[in-house]
Amino acid sequence: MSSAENAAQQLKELAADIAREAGDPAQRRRAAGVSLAATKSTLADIVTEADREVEALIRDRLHRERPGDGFLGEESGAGESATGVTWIVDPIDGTVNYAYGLPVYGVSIAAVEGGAEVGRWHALAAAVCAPVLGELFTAARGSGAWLDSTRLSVTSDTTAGALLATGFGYDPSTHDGDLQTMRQVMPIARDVRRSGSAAIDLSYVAAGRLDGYFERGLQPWDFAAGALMVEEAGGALTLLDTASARPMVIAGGADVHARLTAILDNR
Ligand code: LIP
Repeated sequence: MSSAENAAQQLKELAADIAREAGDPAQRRRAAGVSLAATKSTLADIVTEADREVEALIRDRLHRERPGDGFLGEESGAGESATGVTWIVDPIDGTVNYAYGLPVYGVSIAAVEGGAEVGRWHALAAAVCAPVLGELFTAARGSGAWLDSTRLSVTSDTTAGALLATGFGYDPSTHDGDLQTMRQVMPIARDVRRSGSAAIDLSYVAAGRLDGYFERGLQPWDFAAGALMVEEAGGALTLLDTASARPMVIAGGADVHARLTAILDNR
């Protein structure tokens, strides 16, 4: 193992340990949460408090273990890096699932170099913990992607069509465009899944549970970890329209990635 791969492996082990630890308070707060009859503010507070509590735990741990590293989190914003490494964190990806008590949500932690600007970073290590599902996905640059101790690989045979996943933004004005995108890709699909968590979807592409994924409008913390998972599982991930407010993420094995890009890349 090269020194770079060894360093990435150490970052992965830290990310995995923190993601696993952070899954506990996420589950505890959800179990103590209010029913769906609660008013929006209460529902929002529970999610907000849980997001903030989990992100604070992650940020504190990272500051203690690697004090000079940068940080970009969904809830607490950015902190500059003095070491060249920045952590990109979504404390609870799959927010709406979490609020409704659906099990598909994950703690997503990525370590990158080159800053945290979309399309500019080089991911080094990743961990996505799905606490309710009891699964921890990890990846280190040059050392593969893993589900617990099982090495992951993307799919290659989509003779029956590709099982794709996607998502929609919170802004209803974007839904017509997203549905148009869905219509464009359906000819290559056998079916489409919409789990509600990009981090979990991309981890599933790496695991071969999905053949491909596309979504417009993700934030860096939604996909930074999952993107490395896909690449280290032998897949490909492309960002389109990175200068726009809603870049498009495309991921999959080589064939599905190429077909999705041919359909969606209008450059
Ligand atoms: C979510 C993404 C998901 C997308 C949702 C939302 P959040 O992130 O993971 O893929 O479809 O609209 O953006 O808000 O749960 O962190």
